[in-house]
Amino acid sequence: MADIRIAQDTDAFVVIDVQNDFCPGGALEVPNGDEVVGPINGLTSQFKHVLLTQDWHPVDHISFASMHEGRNPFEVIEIDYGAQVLWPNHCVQGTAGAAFHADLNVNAAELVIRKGYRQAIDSYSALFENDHSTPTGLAGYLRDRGFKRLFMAGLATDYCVAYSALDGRKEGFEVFVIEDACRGIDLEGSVDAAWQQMTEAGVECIDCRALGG
Ligand code: VGL
Ligand code: ZN
Repeated sequence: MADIRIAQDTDAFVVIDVQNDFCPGGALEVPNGDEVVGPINGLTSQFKHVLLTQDWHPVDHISFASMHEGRNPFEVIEIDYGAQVLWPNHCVQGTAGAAFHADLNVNAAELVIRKGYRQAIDSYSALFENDHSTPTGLAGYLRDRGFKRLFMAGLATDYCVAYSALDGRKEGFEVFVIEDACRGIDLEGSVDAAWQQMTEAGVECIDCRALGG
């Protein structure tokens, strides 16, 4: 039973980082990350407007633990823009790991926005880089297109999905995160923490069923 009716002109489905490196066998695998592909493809056929994001790092990206002498993946360091988790090398521009999951329906997408391409700054959010002030241009695009509500799903719940959802609220959009079409990395309770922050910011947690999927 659907309790949310999709508004075909003013709703956008934003699919976050469904890339090989975030799926089982990938460099930064999200547990069961590939399980989002089926639900997301189902949702893609319900929305008129679909956007994809793609984590897209240079080979020497600042978020890679390998760039920091003596540091290991999943440690946190301070960078001029704040705390930064160090990650295994992942989603390097042009590599197979950075490609979308082979079964993801990418043909319906009207926009693919890449992020994290600047060497010295990470970008979890699809709207602002990790300094929370450098825009990716997506907020302007969404406004220009007349979108009012953003429906988000993908990887990872506690990083790129949560940061994008929070920035969507900050920019004045209604934001829905489709929980069963997301999977998290979950470092020290980060999925619960992300949901708490999202809920406080007015992000709505829904499941595919709410959209009739
Ligand atoms: C992501 C960590 C590093 C994500 C991207 O897509 O959630 N997480 N880069
Ligand atoms: Zn990344």
